[in-house]
Amino acid sequence: MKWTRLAVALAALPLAVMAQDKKDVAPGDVKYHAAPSALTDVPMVQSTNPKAPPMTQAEFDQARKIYFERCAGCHGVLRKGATGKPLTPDITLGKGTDYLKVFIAYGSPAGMPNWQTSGEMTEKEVDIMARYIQHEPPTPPEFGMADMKATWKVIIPPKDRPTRKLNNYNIDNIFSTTLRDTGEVALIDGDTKKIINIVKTGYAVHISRTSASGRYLYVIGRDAKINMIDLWMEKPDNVAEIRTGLEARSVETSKFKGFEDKLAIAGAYWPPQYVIMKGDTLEPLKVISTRGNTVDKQEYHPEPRVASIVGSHYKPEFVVNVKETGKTLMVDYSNLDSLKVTEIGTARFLHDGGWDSSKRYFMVAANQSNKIAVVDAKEDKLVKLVDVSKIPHPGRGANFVHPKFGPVWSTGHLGDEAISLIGTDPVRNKQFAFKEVAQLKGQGGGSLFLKTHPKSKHLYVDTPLNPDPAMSQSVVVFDINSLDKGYKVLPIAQWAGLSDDGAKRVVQPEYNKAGDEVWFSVWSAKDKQSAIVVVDDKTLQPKVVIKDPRLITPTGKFNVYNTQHDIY
Ligand code: DHE
Repeated sequence: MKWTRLAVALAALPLAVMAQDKKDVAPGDVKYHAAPSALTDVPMVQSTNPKAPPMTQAEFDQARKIYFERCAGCHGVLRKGATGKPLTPDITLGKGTDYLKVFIAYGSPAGMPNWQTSGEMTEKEVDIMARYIQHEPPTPPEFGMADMKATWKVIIPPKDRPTRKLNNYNIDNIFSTTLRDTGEVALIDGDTKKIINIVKTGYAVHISRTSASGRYLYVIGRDAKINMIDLWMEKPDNVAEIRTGLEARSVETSKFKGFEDKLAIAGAYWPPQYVIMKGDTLEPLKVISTRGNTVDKQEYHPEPRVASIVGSHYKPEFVVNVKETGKTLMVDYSNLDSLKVTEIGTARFLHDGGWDSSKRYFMVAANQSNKIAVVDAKEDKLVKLVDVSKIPHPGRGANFVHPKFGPVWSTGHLGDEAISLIGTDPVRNKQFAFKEVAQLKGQGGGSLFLKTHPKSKHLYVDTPLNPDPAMSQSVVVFDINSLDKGYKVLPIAQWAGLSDDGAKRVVQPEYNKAGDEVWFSVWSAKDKQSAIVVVDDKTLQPKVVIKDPRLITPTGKFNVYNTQHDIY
């Protein structure tokens, strides 16, 4: 694997700088976290540090913009550190401007990009950034109940909504497709492959989830805007919206018996909090902060971001994963007036995850800790921290029955080509349960998502963040019954038949309801053509290529039935 940019930085790096960082981050991971923050243009409280090198107001404003566009994803809003190191003045002032300039310009072997030598920042910008990080970090505002209520709109009240399905779509097989850079989702009919509607959503829209009944779709943008779409309408569209913070990534609904379609929950990156809402209107009911102490050193962290959230099938609970403190919160929603939260210490840097096939165990990646935490949703306890390879990134993971180890859940990795299989059956396959029982060798690092389906014998693994275009533009597929035979490469981007220029990263396999087709996004830049390639799961050949000028930057796709029933 060649990490070219990193190699250039390494060659140019003074030894003193190289020696001081220990944590490894793959360049693909850095790029992934370095997406522009939704906080870039939010007004913030700023106090300057008299001991820090002086800056003009214009330099300050420019540095703040660069910081939130390029640095906040890794170093945190308050610069307390996340994937990247902490950059608070108590640390940076001691290092001084010259040292910091070298670091920013040349990067580090631990994964800090070489911003100047790569041409992404000028010498002047590097100088401004080196001075900026010696001042106090500006603090974005809080976002409480009154702010939420001010953004809350019920576009069509429940009493005015259809009382039965008014369209002929097979709504179980609709794919809600993220159009990342236009702030929209495309609702695509999985049967006809035609676009039903393009629905306006939040900024840099991220994921979709469904209500327990499958009638409603909930879509969250990076600006923490949630859109609620009613699939029973003649032309499915927004019926309610709200902002639950200033920056967010996750949304989910109540799935437990008796609470179907009753509640929704959104987790925010900023402010660090989660919000429980009414399922039919998005009326905010309860806001809970996640600020607190880390699981390991028990140190206070001011901005523990909310990563993945799932609705439990065992209890009226949401499973809320808090990244920087490394806690999985079992939030009992049966009585919001006396909310009970069971706090399970898992591991720091929790990110994405999914259920095992029995839906009792939640498997969540603590990505920078190189671990999968297994949480028992029946007993509300940590079962095991399983060591895996470098920077696990499962999406929701993939469950299948291994010929030797019985039921397993699997994850790919950002940091290398390993695909880890973890046994999940403590009853009939006790000796394999919650251990990494095998590692498959994929085509390379930079993997984000993998998928299978109970009706399929295939396991598909993407590698969109691999620096080699041959890998980022293709996926591999394994035959679950002959895993030792290795994989077959599917040239998805080539099948899309797009023009030659552009990234064309192939991302996120998603099955249709029947489990006989797999959809892949071919993710190009905003001004370039993208596509969705539908592969026939039996023949492993392209079946349909969906191209449409409205399909701009498609990434995640969420099949209604599979999302509703947590099938993956
Ligand atoms: Fe995601 C899931 C956070 C960048 C596509 N992403 C998630 C989840 C989190 C998360 C916490 C789990 C949600 C859940 O299950 O409740 N994602 C982040 C980031 O913080 C990060 C690294 C950087 C950022 O600034 O946002 C990030 N994510 C991306 C992308 O660049 C991707 C590839 C393209 C895009 O659309 O933005 C991307 N993330 C996805 C997708 C899922 C996801 C498709 C859901 C996968 C699934 O199968 O459920």
